Amino acid sequence: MMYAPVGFSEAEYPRVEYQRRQQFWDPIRLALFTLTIVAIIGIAIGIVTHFVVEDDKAFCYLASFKVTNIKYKENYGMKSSREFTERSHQIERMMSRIFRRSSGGGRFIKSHVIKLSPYEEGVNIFMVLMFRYPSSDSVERIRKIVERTLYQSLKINQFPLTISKPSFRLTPIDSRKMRNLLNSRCGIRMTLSNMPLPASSSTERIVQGRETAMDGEWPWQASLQLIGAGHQCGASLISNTWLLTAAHCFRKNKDPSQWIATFGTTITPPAIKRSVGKIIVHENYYRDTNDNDIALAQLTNRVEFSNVVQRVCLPDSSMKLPPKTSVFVTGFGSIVDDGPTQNKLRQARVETIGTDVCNRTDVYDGLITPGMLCAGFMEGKVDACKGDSGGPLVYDNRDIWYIVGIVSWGQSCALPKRPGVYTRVTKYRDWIASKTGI
Ligand code: 4AZ
Repeated sequence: MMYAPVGFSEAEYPRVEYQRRQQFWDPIRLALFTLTIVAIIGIAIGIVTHFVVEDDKAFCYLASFKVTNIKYKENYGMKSSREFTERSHQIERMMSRIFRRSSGGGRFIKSHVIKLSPYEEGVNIFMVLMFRYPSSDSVERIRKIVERTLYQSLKINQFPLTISKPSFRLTPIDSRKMRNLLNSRCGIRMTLSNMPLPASSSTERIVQGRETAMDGEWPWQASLQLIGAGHQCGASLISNTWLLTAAHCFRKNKDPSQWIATFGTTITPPAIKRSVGKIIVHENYYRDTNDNDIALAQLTNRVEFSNVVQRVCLPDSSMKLPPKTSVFVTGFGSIVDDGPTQNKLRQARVETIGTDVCNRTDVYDGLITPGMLCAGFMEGKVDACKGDSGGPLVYDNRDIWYIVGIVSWGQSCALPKRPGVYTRVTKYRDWIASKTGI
């Protein structure tokens, strides 16, 4: 019945159907339909591009160029010198300004000066530049973009350093070469994928703290172990063979053949294991006062630097940290007073405390000597503890890490008005050099 139209002839049917179809495909619907299809295709392409094409990787280049408006200084040849460090930072800041400002600014990762050498009236700079681009990009295309960005920036902006444009050379290097070049500098942290690790900002503690987030976060940390008795102390790698630690770690046993050192973020399994060939305890270490609590241990075989094993920088003897400077202490020590060693490395952010405050009668009442450095908090809570001894207290200066303290002593752990006491490394810079040549 419903299909039997009343009052229409057979011939009128097709027209009615035709009109209905015309209504369905009116221009608005057609436009909406087309838009929907385009959007779906767009999203699909976006997803595919994100996962397949936009897989970013680090592109590394060795850049060399001449700076004509500064004179070469003798100390530029010494990478630990203040002159080298300051000039390098200035150049790195300039590169950061050039590449961060440009349209592809988010693509710039990092720059590092490798070497400064003399040339006529100026200085030759060798540095690595790192960018993040889709892995499908070509090194040549990126090289051209980088060069163009630099030239444009030099034309428009005024920089304190004058780069001679014709001297600028950019050579693509693979990540292995880059690692080797970066290894010529201390105190640098890298992730496993060769990306630089950002500065830490966490406030966790070793006493009731957290494990370190990533492999390679504290690549200079070592565990000193007595064969048969396990972990005794922390230590810090300062070259391919030398570890810096505390003298009191060797109070019971100074026989190098009884000791081993391991590297990596866990004690078991370690990333690398080495035997110890030589132990040098400071001649004037006094166990009663903890004065000169510093020692060196030399590995029998060198360790090769990698993303998980790296040396920390030694500060110049002139380096001064004002009170309340943020520093980090790391170790496998206990998280409560008299607790067990931790298998996973832990970290804590603490703050330096002036010796005047630390020597107050209500704090350590004059026990802090010029060779010691206090760090922690007056309210307690965050601290190094037993088993962290010998380990590093480090300071981050523009992503380059310096060892400023060695975990030495303290009254218990994390108590109010009883901060951690560390060996003040700057005071022993010459002693370290006299024993190791570093
Ligand atoms: C220790 O016994 C020890 N709170 C190390 C560090 C501190 C206290 C004790 C600092 O090895």
